[in-house]
Amino acid sequence: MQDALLRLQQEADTDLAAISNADQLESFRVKYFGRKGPFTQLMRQLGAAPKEDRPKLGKMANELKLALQGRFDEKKVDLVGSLAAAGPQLDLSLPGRQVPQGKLHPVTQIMEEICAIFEGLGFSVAEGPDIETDFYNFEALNIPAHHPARDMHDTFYVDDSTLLRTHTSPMQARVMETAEPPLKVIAPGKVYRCDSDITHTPMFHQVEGFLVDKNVSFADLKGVLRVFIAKMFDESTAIRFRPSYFPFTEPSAEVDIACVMCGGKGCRVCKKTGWLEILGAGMIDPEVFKKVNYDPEVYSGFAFGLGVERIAMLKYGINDIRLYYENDLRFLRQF
Ligand code: FA5
Repeated sequence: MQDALLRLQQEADTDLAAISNADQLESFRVKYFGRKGPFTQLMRQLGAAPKEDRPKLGKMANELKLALQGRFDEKKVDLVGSLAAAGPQLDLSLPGRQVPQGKLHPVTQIMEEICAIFEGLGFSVAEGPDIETDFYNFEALNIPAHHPARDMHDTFYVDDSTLLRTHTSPMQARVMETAEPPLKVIAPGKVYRCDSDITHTPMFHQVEGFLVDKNVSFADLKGVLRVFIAKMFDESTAIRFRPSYFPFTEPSAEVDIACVMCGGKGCRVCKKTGWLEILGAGMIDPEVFKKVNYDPEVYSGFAFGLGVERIAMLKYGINDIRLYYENDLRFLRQF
């Protein structure tokens, strides 16, 4: 048995010296230290050895196994080190992982552009709640209950007196009741209406603007809007003021811009009219001033509310407003 142990040691040392990769290392481990390995066999044969030799042989086998285990561990450390030194196990031809870059939504970009133009004209920015009371959305704007103008708004009601604001005009009353004229304010934000087709979405954005002072006239309104449209599009962009009706302005107008899809010839987007409506405007009605305790004999003012998605459609030549909200990255990445 002693001879068998010595032979085993020699054989194991030769095998260990020949190891040059991780697979061979693993095969060695299984061969010598596995459950069916030579040490297990030798221990079983120990029972057949003369009784007085057994402790010596057992000790020898154990020492041999431990020493071999030590040399195996050293070999393992050397091999891992030399594999690492031979260079990283990386495939440098693999393409790198791209970190996707986020961008502002096109409607947000246009919204910021609109606000920057008005801020450049001296307007300050005010923000208010999306969930609004019936009072600010309607009553304060001279639209009492049962007024037919309420039908124009396709309102989402939360309960009898609370709703999702249908326009940004409630900000007129909210700001005016807390500040004294002169005022020059824009109020950007989301608004909601039960409405959906190629030029309407149930949630869209408006920017409200209003200016209150002494001796403000309709000419001031036209001047401000013309400057805005020239800056947003270009000097040559055709616009028209069309008489209209809003209960909170008198006189009132809707402002159209020449359809950029068809150059004003008439198409599906402009419903064959050659024009696209982008905003509503007018001189603030004295009834609105009375609700916020402004003296209509002293002060006058104008207000306008523009549709941000409509402007984004014109600016980017998009013919269906719903594309903005389908979250198709192929569409959004273009901006
Ligand atoms: C109003 O909302 C008034 N509050 C505007 C106003 C403010 C008038 C101040 C006078 C003084 P109107 O419902 O027309 O008006 O909407 C204004 C603009 O929002 C429209 O010109 C249009 O560009 C846009 N708009 C209206 N409905 C939708 C919709 N469902 N989807 C997208 N844009 C819309």
